[in-house]
Amino acid sequence: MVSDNFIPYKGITYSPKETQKRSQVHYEYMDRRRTVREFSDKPVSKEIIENILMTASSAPSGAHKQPWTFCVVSNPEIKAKIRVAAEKEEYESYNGRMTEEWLKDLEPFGTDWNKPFLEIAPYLIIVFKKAYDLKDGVKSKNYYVNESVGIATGFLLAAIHNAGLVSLTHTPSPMNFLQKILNRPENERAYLLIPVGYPAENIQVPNIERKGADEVIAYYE
Ligand code: IYR
Repeated sequence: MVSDNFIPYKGITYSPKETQKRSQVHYEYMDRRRTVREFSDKPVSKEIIENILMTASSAPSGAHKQPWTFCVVSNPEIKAKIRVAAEKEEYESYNGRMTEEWLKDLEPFGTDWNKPFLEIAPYLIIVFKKAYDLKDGVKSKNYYVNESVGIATGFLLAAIHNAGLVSLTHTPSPMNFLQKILNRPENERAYLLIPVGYPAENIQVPNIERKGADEVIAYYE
């Protein structure tokens, strides 16, 4: 088919041996990614953040609508405002809104309502999903918004890891305070709050194990 809508595919194909090696090396690299809750205040250049975000924005999305906005907060006053509002919600969650079972499940991770990283990390990336598009007051549809934004966030976490930086997928709940503080338009809903930076020195992370292939994969041969 010859059409202006289509251009030649420029992907790279490797030999089976090289494919095996690359898949193995990438798995081992990604398997070293850990969620980190203690950040250094060491600066990170805006150019690095932009590269990471443009990687995220290269993710596939329903009808290629790219239904996301990444808000990048480095301003200390805005970070402080976000921390106050997040801790208010988290305090309520940890002291009554979360079930006993939930609190017990979180015990191994040592989390609580205190969120100092919201002021320490050099950047807070707040991922917004666009429930619908809004241009000059005109609404148009987006598709598979949760799936699309979830995939883009996965790309984002991988890009952060690849750059040697660390992140935390923070989910203050409810998150509508972010829409207000950041003055986002009515079609945008906060999806995840991701502090990004270097890890603090000599930190520890939870001693977790990941499920094995037999637990997460079902083959039909
Ligand atoms: N949003 C809270 C609680 C929390 C919930 C889950 I599920 C986690 O994996 C970790 C934390 C918080 O951010 O502390």
